[in-house]
Amino acid sequence: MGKILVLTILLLAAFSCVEAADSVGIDKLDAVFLNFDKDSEGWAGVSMDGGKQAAANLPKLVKMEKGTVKGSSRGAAGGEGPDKAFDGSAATKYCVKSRTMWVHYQFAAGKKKVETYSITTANDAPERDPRDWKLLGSNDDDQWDVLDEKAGEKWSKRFERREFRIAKPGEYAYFKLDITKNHGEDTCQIAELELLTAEDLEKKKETETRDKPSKKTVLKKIKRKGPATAHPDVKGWKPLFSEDLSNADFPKGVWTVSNGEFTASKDQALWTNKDYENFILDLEFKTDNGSNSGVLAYVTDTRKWIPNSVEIQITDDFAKKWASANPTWRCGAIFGRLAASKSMVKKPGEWNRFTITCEGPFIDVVLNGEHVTAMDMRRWDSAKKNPDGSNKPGWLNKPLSKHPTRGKIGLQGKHAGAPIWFRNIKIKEL
Ligand SMILES: [Ca+2]
Repeated sequence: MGKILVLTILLLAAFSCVEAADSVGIDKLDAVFLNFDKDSEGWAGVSMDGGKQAAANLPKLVKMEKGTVKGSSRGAAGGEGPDKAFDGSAATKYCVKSRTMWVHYQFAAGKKKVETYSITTANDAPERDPRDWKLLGSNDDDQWDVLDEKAGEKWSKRFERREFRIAKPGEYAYFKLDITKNHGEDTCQIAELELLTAEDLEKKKETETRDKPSKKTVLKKIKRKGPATAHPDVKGWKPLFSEDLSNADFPKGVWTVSNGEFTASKDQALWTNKDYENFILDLEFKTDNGSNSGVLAYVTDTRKWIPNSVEIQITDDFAKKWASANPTWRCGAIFGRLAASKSMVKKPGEWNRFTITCEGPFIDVVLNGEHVTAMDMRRWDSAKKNPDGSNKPGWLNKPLSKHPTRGKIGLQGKHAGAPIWFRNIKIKEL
């Protein structure tokens, strides 16, 4: 695939320029990543709304067999017509400028006994989700039987797929979903309507079983000293870097310290000279508008650190560009791999506190008083997938389960064009 080739070239370009004076940085990667996967098998951060919306986990849907589609209108915008409710993708939607809508499907093969149907919510605006509806069946496109009726239905998230069983299924050539009320906006939309026969349901079950790991990995229990699940008292802890930076590794002049605040003028990280394993790192950081930085642990190669480290992500979650990004790109996440349970980062200009425990395969993150992330690296044993089934970015293709739990610690520099500041960086080895 052309895109994969382009990605590979950009990756190589980014890595090979790490040491150059005017580094390409990895900003380019962000752009590539946000547009990654339109037609490749990359991460399910499927591009929508011009490539800005990244969805973490799109449900797998059954693409309808041949048929004829009709809808209450053509659709609110180009590419949002009724056919998009039957294309097997949660990333596309049927959207109309109205509080109600209907969509109609005629099977080309004749009558079908639909046992279950599903509705999947679309990418944005919960107010557009269906609230009250009827599913109808007909054999002449004139007389309709009510197969199911719902009122006051609530949805909890975007791209949510819910199945509804038809109590008394019958054979019909035409099916119609008639949405009579939405959740309040003057627009109504769904990402998908699946009409599933017993055969479809059986196939779906088979696929799901096949996609699951064949045997559940039983992980050996490891006795831990940590983790810190709250911010510790750091009295007596050692500074990770001396203020004269004499124990740090970085391109000359890039990192400076003033009033105890560490900052970088370029997208170059600050590295420890020493390797660490089993430690708790406590620090404060401050973002600027759009900051995208990180704390890098278990770094085995400081030149090609992206695939050879664990990155505890720092993001200005308030920035539009990051707010709509994949959750594993937001603050407190293990970048590309595990989202933080909560967005806890403060607004740009305010100091945040991070307590990061790295103990063998366990990574725990406390951000501003909340234990937001807990990872057991042994569960990240696939080159392509995270344990929840979501795809990883292409460049994180080394399974973390095989990554050494010892290495340098780093702070990412001025990345994505926005500065970052650190202070009170202290460490305790366990
Ligand atoms: Ca769709």
